[in-house]
Amino acid sequence: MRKKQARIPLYIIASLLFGLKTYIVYRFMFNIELDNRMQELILFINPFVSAFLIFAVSVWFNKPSRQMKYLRYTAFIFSFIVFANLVFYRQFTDFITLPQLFMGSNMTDLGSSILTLIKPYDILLFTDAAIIWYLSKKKESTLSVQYLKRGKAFALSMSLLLLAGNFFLAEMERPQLFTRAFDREYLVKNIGLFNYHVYDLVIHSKTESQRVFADGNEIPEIKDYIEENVKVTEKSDMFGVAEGKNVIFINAESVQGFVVGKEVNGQEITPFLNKLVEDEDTYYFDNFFEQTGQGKTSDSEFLVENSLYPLSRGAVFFTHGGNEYHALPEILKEEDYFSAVLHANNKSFWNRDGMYRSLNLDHFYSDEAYEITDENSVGWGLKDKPYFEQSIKYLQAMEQPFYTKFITLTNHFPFELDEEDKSIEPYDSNSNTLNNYFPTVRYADEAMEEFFDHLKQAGLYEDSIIIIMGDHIGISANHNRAMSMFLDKEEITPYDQVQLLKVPLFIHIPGHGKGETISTVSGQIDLKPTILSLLGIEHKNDIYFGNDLFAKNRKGYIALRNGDFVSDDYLSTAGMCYDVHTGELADVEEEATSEEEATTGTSSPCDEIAEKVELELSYSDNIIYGDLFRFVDFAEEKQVEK
Ligand code: GP9
Ligand code: MN
Repeated sequence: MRKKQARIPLYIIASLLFGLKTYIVYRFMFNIELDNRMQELILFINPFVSAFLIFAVSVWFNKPSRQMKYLRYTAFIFSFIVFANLVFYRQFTDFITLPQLFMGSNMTDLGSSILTLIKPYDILLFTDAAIIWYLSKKKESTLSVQYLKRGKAFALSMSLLLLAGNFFLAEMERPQLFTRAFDREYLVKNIGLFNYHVYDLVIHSKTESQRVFADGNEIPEIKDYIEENVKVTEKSDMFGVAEGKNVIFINAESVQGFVVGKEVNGQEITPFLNKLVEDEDTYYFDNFFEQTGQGKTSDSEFLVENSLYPLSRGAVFFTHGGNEYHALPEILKEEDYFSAVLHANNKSFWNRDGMYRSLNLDHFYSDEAYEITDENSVGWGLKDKPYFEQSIKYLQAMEQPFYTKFITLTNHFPFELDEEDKSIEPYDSNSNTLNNYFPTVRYADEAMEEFFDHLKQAGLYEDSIIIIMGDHIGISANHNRAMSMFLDKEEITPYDQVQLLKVPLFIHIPGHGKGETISTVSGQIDLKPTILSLLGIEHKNDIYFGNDLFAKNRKGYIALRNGDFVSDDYLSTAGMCYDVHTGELADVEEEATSEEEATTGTSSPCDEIAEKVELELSYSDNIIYGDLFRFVDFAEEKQVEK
């Protein structure tokens, strides 16, 4: 009889070897940014968790030879996945996604240069697979185990436990990782390459199936709705005032409306923006709402470029970055505009690179276009002042007219700022977030002022219009106590919470002289039609949900992504209908007029708009989920129109 010895099953050995290899690749071959110890820890753990998940499956094969075969082949296949991602990464600084693999032109680009991307030492990536292969052949008898129920249960529960532990840590490090932070680097960093691929596969099949079943027959209904309920019937007086001018759009990170005109510790928070409010060349919209969902900055970009709503779950930039759109860059290209986004962050963040291709953007100046050092960075990266300064050379070299978007970064949660950049002192409350918000807003304000000066010096100012928009709120409801103290209110009610979604919007037209403050209810959905109208571009058959901000007969309400809305008269949130001017609950109409109301006995003055809001949001969702614009030939329709 053979001596009974303690045997380590091959799947455990394989998990350790493969886990270690993957960790080395993550750490030293991909350029993954690690900001703190926790991230280091997660990055170290997740390769082993994934490896265990993969190899522990072998316990379900009863025959030792099958077990061994499974381990051999999976070790090679998964090593190949790591290798393929590495080669792809060397070219694109990004991880492979399924849409890219199947239909992107990325892969064809890669095709020609693939040999230059493979290094001789890449063969080492298969070391573990080779060892596993060897052991599985030579040591089958010692390393294979006849698993009893207990062994199987152990492997399965261990797999699930490790996975749950990994996800828990990841969620702690990056809350709402799966729904909010759709950056591929974040996903890989937190849950590993393989779980990321599974996630990508799930998202991809879900969106693909919705796309597959769509046939575009809903388009006429949507168009009718828009004709009747959305589009303004008359051109505004501002139509064409900026014809042929450059458009410089500043997406001001987390700048919220409540700071404009306010002071902290006796100091103005936004002296430059305050000056703009009074400026005769500037229109200031003080009743302008952000309408973003979980996609935050990217959602605000989506709203501006398309005048469609972002999605209620996830970031549309990520989930539907490959759709057909009919966005500003595409329309402006027909008018010989050159379009670019300048943003000093990783190009795959929010899948910007993917979405920008779909929007037909001509060029994206991402972090690679900037000189970023420890000295000129804080928090999320390059500080706004050097960012604007370094951007000017690109603007100067750009073909005119251009449509450019600048996205600032310094005023991003958690609002870090170097001492030397602090012009005002933090606030003093129980919320450090709110306290530190003011100095970073002030920094952004100064950076924008400097940018205006750069534009003047570069001779670009006169021929441009400059739009500044806050992308979304910076201070969430978690800081309501501190916020109510700052606003000198007893509490922040649901009504106030919606009012806090206001972000500033400035439209600055050098030499115009007729600027004023406009207080009609408006939102990010309105920018596309507004910009087109200012530039004197008409596109009667375009499909969108906003209105020209300067038009007289606007639709009169702004839908928020969660179905809440603000109208000229009412504000609807959390199932309540308020008088928008007083903040008091609006009177419930006693007399029931419809069947449904007859059963509940009441109807609210908000009902009529609420219905429209719901319909509008669902039309917009259907356009995105079904990728319906692939059934519309906007160019042809424009021809017919002429
Ligand atoms: C990142 C920047 C911030 O590039 O746009 O994104 P956010 O977290 O505000 O959506
Ligand atoms: Mn943002």
